[in-house]
Amino acid sequence: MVILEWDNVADLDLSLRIEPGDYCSLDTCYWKNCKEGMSPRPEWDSSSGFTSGDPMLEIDDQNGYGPEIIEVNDLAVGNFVVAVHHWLSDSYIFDPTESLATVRVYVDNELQFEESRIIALSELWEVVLVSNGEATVGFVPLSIMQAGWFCNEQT
Ligand SMILES: [Ca+2]
Ligand SMILES: [Ca+2]
Repeated sequence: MVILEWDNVADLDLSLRIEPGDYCSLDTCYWKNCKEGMSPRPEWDSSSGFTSGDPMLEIDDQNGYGPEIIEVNDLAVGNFVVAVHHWLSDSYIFDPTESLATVRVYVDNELQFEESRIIALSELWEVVLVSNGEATVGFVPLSIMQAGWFCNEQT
């Protein structure tokens, strides 16, 4: 389970991307394709439909502070990237220009990774690479920031 929280009324967005894969597509679980009942949605296991190996954006917070939560009950073996986007909304002139974001990753209800940092309007923060092996889960902090990032409309 991945949890994102932040410190103001900005609209931050949590995503989880399978490697290799693209943002703004079905390779990435985010607000546009990954909430309950959405279709098509990311398909990360070999069982068709929403099944235990597929991700779910359980909470999509648009009013600030979070939490946003992505859950995968039975994550497939592979590599996954957790990222946070500071959404540039239509009312951006009223939005905070910076937020202090905190990402936590839990495996079997145990906190395994935590990082906080400032993220500015329209930045994408690639937080951590999660390597899910047969028996262990590894975490490689990325700390990659991309300014002026946005998603083109997804088809
Ligand atoms: Ca959001
Ligand atoms: Ca499935």
